[in-house]
Amino acid sequence: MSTLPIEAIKNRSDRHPKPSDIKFQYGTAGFRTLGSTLSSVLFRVGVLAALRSKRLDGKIIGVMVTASHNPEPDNGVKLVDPRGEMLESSWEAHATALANAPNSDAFVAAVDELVKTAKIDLSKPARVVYARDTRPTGPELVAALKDGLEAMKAEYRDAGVTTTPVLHYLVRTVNTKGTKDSYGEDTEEGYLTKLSDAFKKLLAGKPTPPPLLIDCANGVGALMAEKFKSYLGDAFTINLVNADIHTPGALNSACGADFVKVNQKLPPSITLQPGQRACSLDGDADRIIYYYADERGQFHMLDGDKITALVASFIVELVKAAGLDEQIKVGVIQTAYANGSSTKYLSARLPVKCVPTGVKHLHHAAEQYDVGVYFEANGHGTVLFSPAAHELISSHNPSTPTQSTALVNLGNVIDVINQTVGDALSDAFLVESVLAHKSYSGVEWDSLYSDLPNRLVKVVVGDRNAFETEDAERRLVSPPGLQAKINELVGRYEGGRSFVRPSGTEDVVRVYAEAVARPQADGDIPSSCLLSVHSWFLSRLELAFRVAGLVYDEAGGDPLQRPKEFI
Ligand code: G16
Repeated sequence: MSTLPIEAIKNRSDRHPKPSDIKFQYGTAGFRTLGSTLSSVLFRVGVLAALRSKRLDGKIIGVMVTASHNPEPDNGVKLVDPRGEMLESSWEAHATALANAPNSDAFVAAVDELVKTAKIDLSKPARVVYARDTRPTGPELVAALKDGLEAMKAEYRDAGVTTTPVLHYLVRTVNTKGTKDSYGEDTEEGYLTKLSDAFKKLLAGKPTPPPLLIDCANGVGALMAEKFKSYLGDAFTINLVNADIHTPGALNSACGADFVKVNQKLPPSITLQPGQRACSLDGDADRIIYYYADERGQFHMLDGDKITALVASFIVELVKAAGLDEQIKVGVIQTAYANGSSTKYLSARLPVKCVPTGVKHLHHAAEQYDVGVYFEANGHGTVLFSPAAHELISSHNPSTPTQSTALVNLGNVIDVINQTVGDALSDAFLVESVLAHKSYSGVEWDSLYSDLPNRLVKVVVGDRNAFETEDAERRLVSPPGLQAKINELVGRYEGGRSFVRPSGTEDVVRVYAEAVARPQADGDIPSSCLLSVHSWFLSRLELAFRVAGLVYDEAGGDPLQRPKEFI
């Protein structure tokens, strides 16, 4: 009977002391904070990943070291379960508990406790694959992770510097290798080949799409996009911008998907010609935001909601053309951030479900459909085909040439999609395939529906955990009284909708607001408004409305008609 290697864990743990003043939390996408403070967390995640693998009979577990869209000094780590999905939520609490043990003795005790409560058979093998993005703190954090893996005598594979979606792909392919569920070759080359082959097949016989400008956020997506170039050949041209992974401070700085989505404007480094289409990845290439310039050169954003509308409609059409619309039902998953217009457009056509922020929630909800299409408004998402849908598509006997073509296209759509997690480059290939099939430019795609004007702002608060939500984060239950004030404020605007939630990846609270109104000038809230947490917070909410152009500025009048408590 195997036992825990207590001495090895303790000795190595002493090299990675926990900072006494930080409380770590496994949040929306794992642990995320200043990279320089994360050594103890990475060591402990190494131990935890080994235990998770043992608990799952030696299946390979993934560990990704990244802080995605966060600023460069941040870093983070998340665990990937055997099918390439996010860590099972019940283990998030174990991760948080292990990360916060104050010292090595307490850590060993916590590990021992976990082994008992989770009934982990320590004689099982432990296998882990890990990767990191381009952040400067990455190498040091990976060294701490390896210390944890070695303390547990885990077998590990270093996938090097690569994107989050590639790591997810590797986990799934290793675990399904040689089985009937094989997901592909378990190498980066296997990934590049699988996606590019399917994409080229989808483009075959269609006019070659115009070259696509890709903003790589100066992150690891640049490396992968560069590799794709030779796999795509003449079938599709990608031109990379913000592909500088070496200049300190460049990562996610004034570029990338989050910049474009939040600011609703082009990165200053990009100029588009009228009619040109482009897209931005985030720092680890699991999110994508599209945009284009109209004939007057004006910028228009095509976010995750627009991707959902485009892709879901296309899949529904293919399923129907294949004669499978009775058997295969397509559903859509969104979060509270989905623009009200997108929800209206999609709900008229398909079942739509709203879940809390975080791909883990969307992913699980999408698994309930034969085909589940999910994209967060921020561009993070994918499409899941159930095993039954896979089976039907691959075994259905077409009775007409139209059905046959639709089935072939569905098979290629399945292969071009990285079903393990949101994957910016896979999503770009999917989008370009749909546009090519429908002969759409950005304008036609954009005209599926018109976004309600909206704004998303970050608010730094003393304790974001004081903000508790319900109803898929659409309502605050705490601090008491705040939701009533939000309701009162929102009620003043036609089609007004707003919600407030604590971020799971940054130490901030996010405020979203939308309404039916015309855009107009930005404005500031005077500092005299910042009287109390509530009024300060509501002033930011009002600012969100104002910046979104949801408040009319009548000449000479008080533009905000600010409630008394703000004055
Ligand atoms: C992560 C999650 C996303 C989430 C985003 C923002 O993205 O994977 O699902 O939408 O964080 O979350 P929050 O508003 O809680 O900070 P990424 O791309 O940063 O890994």
